[in-house]
Amino acid sequence: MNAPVHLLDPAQPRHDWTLDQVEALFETPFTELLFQAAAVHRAWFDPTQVQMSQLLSVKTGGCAENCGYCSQSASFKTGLKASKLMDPDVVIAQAARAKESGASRFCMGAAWREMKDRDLPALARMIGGVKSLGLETCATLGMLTKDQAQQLKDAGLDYYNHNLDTGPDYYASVVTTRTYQDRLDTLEHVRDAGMSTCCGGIVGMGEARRDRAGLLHALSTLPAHPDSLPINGLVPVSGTPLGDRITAEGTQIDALEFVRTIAVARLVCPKAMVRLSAGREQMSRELQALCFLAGANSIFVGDTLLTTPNPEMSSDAALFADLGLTPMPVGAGPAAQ
Ligand code: SAM
Ligand code: DTB
Ligand code: SF4
Repeated sequence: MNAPVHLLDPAQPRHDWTLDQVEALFETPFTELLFQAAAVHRAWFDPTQVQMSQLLSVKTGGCAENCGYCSQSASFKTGLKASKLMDPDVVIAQAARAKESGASRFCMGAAWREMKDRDLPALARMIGGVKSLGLETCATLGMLTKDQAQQLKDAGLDYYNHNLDTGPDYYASVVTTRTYQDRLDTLEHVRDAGMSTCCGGIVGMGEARRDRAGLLHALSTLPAHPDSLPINGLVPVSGTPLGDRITAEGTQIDALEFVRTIAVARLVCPKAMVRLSAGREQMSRELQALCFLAGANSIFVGDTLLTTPNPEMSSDAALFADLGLTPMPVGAGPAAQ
């Protein structure tokens, strides 16, 4: 009998990873892990290209969920001012500026537990307007029904972001107003509507390595791997349960463990755009360079994420120049093999 294809070629995507195997990847000697991840990265992508997405919070604060990391939950006093859904024309104007600054994808985020049908007309105008600028469109609006996913697809939405955030065993320590299965259900609706998925998580929330492995195991065993896989470093927000705990304890996650998480994400989802997401503001240039070596090939650009700071465009431009990195063109993806 022939050997399974993945034993011959570690760059081939697999959906049969076990949790123990994913955890074993984390335990690989650091330089060996990076070497393997860098090789898999090169099998599918030009390693000098980095996809650039820009975020905009189109509806801020007042959210009914209690995600322990989030500045926007109505359950915590973070001092954030809640606002209504933005005017589509204002959003489209901001997207045009993002395109001028080099972003290829524009991601609209709303602090909602779930999308409401009454907001569909405004959302459809926003999405259509952003798409007509020649940008890839992405939205993150909370839970979706099957019909809503289809309506967003019909409006021109390319990507839907919906994170699993952490491993299944740690999930209830972070949020209690929804379940892991709720997240998986929305992801299924997004896939069924034919949209690309953007799904990843956060590290540095006090989880164990086994939980980080659990997150990447969950992602790598989905019926389809995420097209984009954001790895966020927790941005501690004062007033949130996690922000206050982290601030009191000092450090969040060891930098090398963060790089390991990026490398394992690259290995278990070889064709995904692995995004070095939130947390870059707190990272050194050297740490970011290691993340790119470990297989990260996407970032958020612009000086604000949703509600928290991100590096200035000018410092990212200097970093790209020093590392010899260039923006990935709109629509580029993994190579056909
Ligand atoms: N309400 C929608 C939802 O939760 O899916 C969309 C917006 S929500 C802010 C998008 C993602 O941002 C979360 O799933 C989480 O992974 C990430 N995020 C939120 N606050 C963060 C923080 N303080 N640090 C790092 N990542 C964060
Ligand atoms: C993702 O994984 N990270 C982005 C995006 N998807 C929506 C959001 C990061 C938010 C960081 C905290 C804030 O700015 O509020
Ligand atoms: Fe709401 Fe999303 Fe923040 Fe959770 S992460 S509180 S769902 S905005």
